Amino acid sequence: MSCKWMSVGGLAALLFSAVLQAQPDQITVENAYVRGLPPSQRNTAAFFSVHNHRGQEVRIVAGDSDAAERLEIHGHQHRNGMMSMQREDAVTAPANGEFVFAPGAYHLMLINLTRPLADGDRVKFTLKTAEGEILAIDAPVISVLKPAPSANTTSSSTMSPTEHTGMH
Ligand SMILES: [Cu+2]
Repeated sequence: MSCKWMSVGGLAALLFSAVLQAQPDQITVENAYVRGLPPSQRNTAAFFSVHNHRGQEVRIVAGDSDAAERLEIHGHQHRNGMMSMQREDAVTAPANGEFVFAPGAYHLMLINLTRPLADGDRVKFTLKTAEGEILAIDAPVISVLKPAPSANTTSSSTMSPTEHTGMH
């Protein structure tokens, strides 16, 4: 009998730790992919949409990845007819809404890649909420030679990732 109790306790402990490691409740990241560029490129970008099913807005900041030295959230600005990127400390996913990272708009820069990323590889990275919750994402690498996945986004820009990295 005591053995049975032990195993139930062990199971409860396992379940408890699984809950602690789970993603923040009601925030999901969908349609994530990382652009695969020629090996000469040291930086690339990740695109995805953050869905916030909470009744409050959530601030999202860049996390980490073992595939890059650091991650930065970038936005685009049109200034005097020129497109430029600027770093953003955080973006806000509205209550019961989403925030989309899409080509020509917001993107997560992977800076100083630690290894070449080939089409079909997987890249793990994290995002954090301003409260310190961690979102773990496992995204496929999709070569820049292939069309961007048609996510349910409405990006109005046609700027290609190749032009984008050329601006760094
Ligand atoms: Cu950028």
